[in-house]
Amino acid sequence: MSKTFGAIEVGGEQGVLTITLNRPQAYNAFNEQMLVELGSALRAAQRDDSVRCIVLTGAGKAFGAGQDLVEIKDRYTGEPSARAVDFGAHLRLRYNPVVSRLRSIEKPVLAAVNGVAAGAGASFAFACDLRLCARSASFVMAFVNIGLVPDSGATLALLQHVGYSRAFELCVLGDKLGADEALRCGLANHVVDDEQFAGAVREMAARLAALPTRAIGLTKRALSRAWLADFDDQLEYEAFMQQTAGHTSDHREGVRAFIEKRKPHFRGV
Ligand code: T3D
Repeated sequence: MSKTFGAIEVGGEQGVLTITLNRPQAYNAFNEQMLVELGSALRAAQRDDSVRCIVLTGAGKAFGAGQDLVEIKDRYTGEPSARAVDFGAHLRLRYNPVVSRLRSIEKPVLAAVNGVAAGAGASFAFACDLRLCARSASFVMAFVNIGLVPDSGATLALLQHVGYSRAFELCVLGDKLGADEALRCGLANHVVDDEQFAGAVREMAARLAALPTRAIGLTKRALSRAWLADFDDQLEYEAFMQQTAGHTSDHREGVRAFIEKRKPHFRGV
């Protein structure tokens, strides 16, 4: 049975809790409501022993497009300028707690990447334990296109999944990485044809839910301790970097260009 909230849909069946980012008209971009609801859904899932696997996916064509840029456009039109906005505080309040919970929840979390995952949408997919992708899915480190720094744990996750050179290239060129290429470089666990995607997600989720959940949770804890000892530090550092990048003219130009559907003209400041 599934329940629709304002910006997400949550459905549970046989130990699998599916959380669907549900703003398809905006490519499931994160607004405040979605981030709050996602945080609550994950908290509830953590407490609920009947939940033994969590699936995170998107409604419609996209997995998620990161921060909703249309919703925050008032930051960039007229005065006061973007200087009034505390990007670091926004990440600490809304994004980092969700990413930390995805990482720390002692249940397997499967990202069912049904379409494009961009900006923090990609970061959230990286924070899940496994990524099962539809062949038409893709990842875009879109931050650079609006003059920002990758956040929500992407700097650490990407580095560890694909190594420095690849991570640097993805982060600074902002090119789309297709699902097959993501599989080749270790970012995706599995890629299946779009027609088989829903079935493959159900199958993998059921398999994960049937595992000894406590042992899986403890395994995740042990792997995370070795892999992500500095994760919270990195989240904090990203927030600090974003606070700086968010105050550049290039960021302002990047968001304006996105909204006006034109190429940005960055000046390097
Ligand atoms: O404090 C803070 O806020 C800091 C936090 C930052 C976290 C971040 O996530 S920053 C990064 C924000 N995200 C982006 O910059 C991604 C922007 N979107 C894109 O680059 C592209 O849309 C995609 C690569 C995701 C998809 O490209 P494409 O060509 O397949 O689709 P499209 O035509 O660009 O988008 C389809 C629709 O979704 C379109 O709406 P329309 O014209 O059909 O009504 C587009 O406006 C909308 N959409 C896509 N991304 C966003 C969005 N609407 C609002 N916000 C978005 N991020």
